[in-house]
Amino acid sequence: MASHMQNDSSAGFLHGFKSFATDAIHVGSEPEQWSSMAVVPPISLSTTFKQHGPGKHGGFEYSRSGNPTRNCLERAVAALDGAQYCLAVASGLAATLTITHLFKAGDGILSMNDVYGGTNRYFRKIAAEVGLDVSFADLTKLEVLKAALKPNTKMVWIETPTNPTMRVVDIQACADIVHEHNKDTIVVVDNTFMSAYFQRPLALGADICMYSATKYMNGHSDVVMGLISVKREDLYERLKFLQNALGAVPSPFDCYMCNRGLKTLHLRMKQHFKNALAVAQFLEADPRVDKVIFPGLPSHPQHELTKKQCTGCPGMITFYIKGKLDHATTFLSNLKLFALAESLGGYESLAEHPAIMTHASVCENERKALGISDTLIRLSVGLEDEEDIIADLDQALSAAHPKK
Ligand code: P1T
Repeated sequence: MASHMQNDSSAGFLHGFKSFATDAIHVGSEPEQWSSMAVVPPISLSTTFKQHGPGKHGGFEYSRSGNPTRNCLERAVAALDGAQYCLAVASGLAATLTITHLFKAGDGILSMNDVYGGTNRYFRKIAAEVGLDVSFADLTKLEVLKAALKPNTKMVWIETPTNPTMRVVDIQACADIVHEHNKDTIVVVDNTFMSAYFQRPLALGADICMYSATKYMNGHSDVVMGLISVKREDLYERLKFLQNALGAVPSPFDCYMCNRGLKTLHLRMKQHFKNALAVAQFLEADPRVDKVIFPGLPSHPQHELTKKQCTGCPGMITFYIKGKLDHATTFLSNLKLFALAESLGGYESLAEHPAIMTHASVCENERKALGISDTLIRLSVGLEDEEDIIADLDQALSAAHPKK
């Protein structure tokens, strides 16, 4: 058990963002915006809004272009990201699609090589097919980034920490290099793993911060959604046009749910960090485990960078179980408290096998090069009691490695 170990999880990390909890609870939810003075924002299901005269409306016309419940959520997220604006869309991949529509055939997209399997699939099988010049590189190495930038590079896509191998990219250093190369090249950070509570990409020089809000931002595994935050008005106007013109918008009910989830983001993330650190320490000390990858551990190669650019770490842990594929599948099949399932970032603990599940769409050679092997297991450590989480991992490890 890890209780005897040092567990002051936030020690040495970037200071928390000022008034984060207050903003999460109040921004966008002001009762004065409603004639009813409702303290909790109502769910506006109406698809259309009455106009005083043709073209004379009260801020809303048609629910795809703007919706009061969506507006509450977007204002809250903008505050939490230190942004001026936020746009909510129907999924994380809808956010990726909407952002990529800023560009046209022939434009270059440079993406981090280790990204969520669906992002990899979208860039390779859809964006590249319609003529975007897509390339991938290890953006943890700044000299690799410099060499990979081309005259036509219009967007650099950073995911940090990466899914699933938890590589950490230096956002500020990358943004400086990209903007020196071309000030108009857009740096996007997929902030899904860290959430707004642990990382603020826009303050580190990124132009766009996006999320699969399906994960920590909503935090209850009951909404699929994407979020896009920006500071620049011109970028906001173009993305707002695309939000409406492409039409990948979330439902008012989902916006209500995600906004509700945000109210406890700060509490949830602190506990995810605490539980994950205890689990990472347990796994690191266990002889049935080959290697643990958790940016909150001093053994992570970019632990110092993580402390510099983040206020803490989420519940995401990747580890290599000793043995072969059989050991990994036996371990996963024997978990009781952890659900064997895709996705992450909810209050409940989840475990999965990236090579077979979330990253099956990444080609085998690429998976091999990235370290997404048969023995790699990804955990999303939830908010259950630390002892119960560790006991479950312990018994599943014993099932995979029975005492002779
Ligand atoms: O599932 P969706 O809301 O469309 O989000 C896609 C996405 C984007 N970015 C990151 C870093 C992600 O992890 C995801 C979705 N990921 C999973 C479903 C998963 O289990 O990894």
